[in-house]
Amino acid sequence: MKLSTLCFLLKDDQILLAMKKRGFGEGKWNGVGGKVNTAAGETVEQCALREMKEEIGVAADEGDLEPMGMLRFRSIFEDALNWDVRIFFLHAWRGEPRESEEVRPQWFPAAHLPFAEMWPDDRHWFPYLLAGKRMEGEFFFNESGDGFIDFSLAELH
Ligand code: 6U4
Repeated sequence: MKLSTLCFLLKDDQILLAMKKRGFGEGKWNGVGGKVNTAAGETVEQCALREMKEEIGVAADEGDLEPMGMLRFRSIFEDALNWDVRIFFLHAWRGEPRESEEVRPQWFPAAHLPFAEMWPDDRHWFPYLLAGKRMEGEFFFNESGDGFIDFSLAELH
């Protein structure tokens, strides 16, 4: 299973999303993140910080990452949709988020997220995240990939 990270910068009541300009998830707002380089022994925390630097030019320390849980995305129809994703908040960083070839970052009020331009699972798990609840979930995509046959989501204690 492809292991990846998603990291969300927080500033007051705003959250940073990044518009994916190319590749997987193109045209969607999402957190900053990408594949963990497990072959090179990279940890999920190292991946989160590396992607932060590569995609939006921001530096941070592992101690500023807050683990918020794990989501599993599954599809028997489209292999590219299969991911295990570790979610993080980032509370402090150095530098200002800037656009790169891969993404265009933008701050959004947490109460007004652009769910119509996000992955269909996001509207289900964001309420947990925004309430500060660590979560674990599993989503089974339908054939068209725009919704789910089934999903489960629970707070991690
Ligand atoms: P390359 O192009 O090899 O550099 P990389 O940037 O490492 O890729 P990428 O961007 O393809 O990886 O990683 C996929 C990203 O999409 C991860 O951050 C996890 C995220 N993701 C995958 N399925 C998702 C889903 N259903 N909902 C969601 N994020 C998802 O919100």
